[in-house]
Amino acid sequence: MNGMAVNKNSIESRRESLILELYKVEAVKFGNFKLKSGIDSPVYFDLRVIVSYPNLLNEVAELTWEVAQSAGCLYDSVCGVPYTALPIATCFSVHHNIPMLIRRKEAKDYGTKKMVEGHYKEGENCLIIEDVVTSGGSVMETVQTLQSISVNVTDAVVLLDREQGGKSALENKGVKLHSVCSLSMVLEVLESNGKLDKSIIERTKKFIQENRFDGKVSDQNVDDSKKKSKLTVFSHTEKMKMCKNAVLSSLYGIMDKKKTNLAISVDLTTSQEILKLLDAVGPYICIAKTHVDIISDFSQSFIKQLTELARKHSFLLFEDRKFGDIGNTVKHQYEGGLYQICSWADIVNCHPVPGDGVIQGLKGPGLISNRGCLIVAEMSSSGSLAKDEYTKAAVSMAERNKDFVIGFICQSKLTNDPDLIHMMPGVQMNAGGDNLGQQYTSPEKAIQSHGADIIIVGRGITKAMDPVATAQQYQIAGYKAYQELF
Ligand code: S5P
Repeated sequence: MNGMAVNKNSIESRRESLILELYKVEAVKFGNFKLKSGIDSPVYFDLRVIVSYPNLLNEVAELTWEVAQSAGCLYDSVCGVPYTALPIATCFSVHHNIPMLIRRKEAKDYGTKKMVEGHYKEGENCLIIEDVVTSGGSVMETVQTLQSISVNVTDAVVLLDREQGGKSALENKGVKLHSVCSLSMVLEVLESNGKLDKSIIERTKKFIQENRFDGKVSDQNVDDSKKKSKLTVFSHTEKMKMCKNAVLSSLYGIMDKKKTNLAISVDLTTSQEILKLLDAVGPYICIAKTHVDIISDFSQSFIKQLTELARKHSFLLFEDRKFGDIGNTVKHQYEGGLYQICSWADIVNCHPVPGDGVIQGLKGPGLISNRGCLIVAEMSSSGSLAKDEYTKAAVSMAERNKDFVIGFICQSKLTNDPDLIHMMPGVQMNAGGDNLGQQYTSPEKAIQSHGADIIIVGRGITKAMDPVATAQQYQIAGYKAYQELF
């Protein structure tokens, strides 16, 4: 365990230089910023930039260490909250020869076993390092992951406390928060050095007071997204405002207005059956998902009627084509042939297997027609190979192509990015599966435990005794599960 006295005065003057340096490299900015939560803030911290200034990064790590020492923290290891605090924790660890643990940030379905990298002993004490604390939610997530492997956390050191309630919230959970600087300190230093005028200072102070988190911190148990922080669960209306993609924004608008997160997978094989069912279930759905290549009497007249129904009931059309070839081939498959998918489907999907080329091929015609694409990042079928590194690569592919990619077909929450939606197939009220590998989860679990934004239901509705009443039941169950997240 570590513990040593440090000179307080030297910390204070170094703190002041640090604040000025952070301001200089624009790690601290003042103006009008839209936060992840959708709130407009007069101040913004982007501490990711410090990796471009090694001396600054080093000083941040050293001050973090000294704050931990002067607070008398006792610890056997150190763990940075991913991702911004990872380099800080690494410098801290290397310079002071303190073992480091890395908390992975993957989807919960990967299981807690693999959530922490590095060697540890049960019962050891780990010091958490974070860049910015607002409500304390992110620190608590890391604390809970460590606790789940029997590693204790009593203290956390943050570079910057926004003073919005995180400190007391964490204290209520048994974690003492120590900070290198606070937002008031930042304001004071910048004001006394003539960097900010009084009106910005006053506006920032007012903002902080009005946006406190009341000392509550979410219980971010990885297996129970019902208890998720309000910082990470956004409503459809909030997402509609936050997302930049027009298809996604109109989808969230429909979900909000019709109070539904139900996509019907209308896997029937004749035009008339499909049109008749969609006309009846139209009020309950936000998306109609098709496989047009299974329709025995496909025609352009069917597409005309389908698009009319979509307009009449206000739902989007999703052709579940799962493109999976090189860019040039998928471009032709998307635009041309019998189905001319791009001319009518608001949304299509693709497998990430070919690499970015598949997106590039679809994107050309897709963007001209204002379409969106989902990447199949995970599958509902048993023995699916779409997992682990494959899924991670699919998420990166989506992040690189957000002008066209609007989210995932998946089985777990893969990101908090409001520009990427999670649609989950393999949903039925009756758990189990079919005899061809399909596996089902209930609407409640899909939304509350797997993090789905949209549930995709096929035979649960189409094969029901009364498909229309059943569609309504799925709509109600899905929407109720969504409302319970708040
Ligand atoms: O992983 C997946 C991905 C998809 S798009 N698992 C799936 O089942 N799907 C599709 O969702 C599948 O092709 C089918 O159209 C629908 C599920 O149908 P259900 O009858 O099993 O609900």
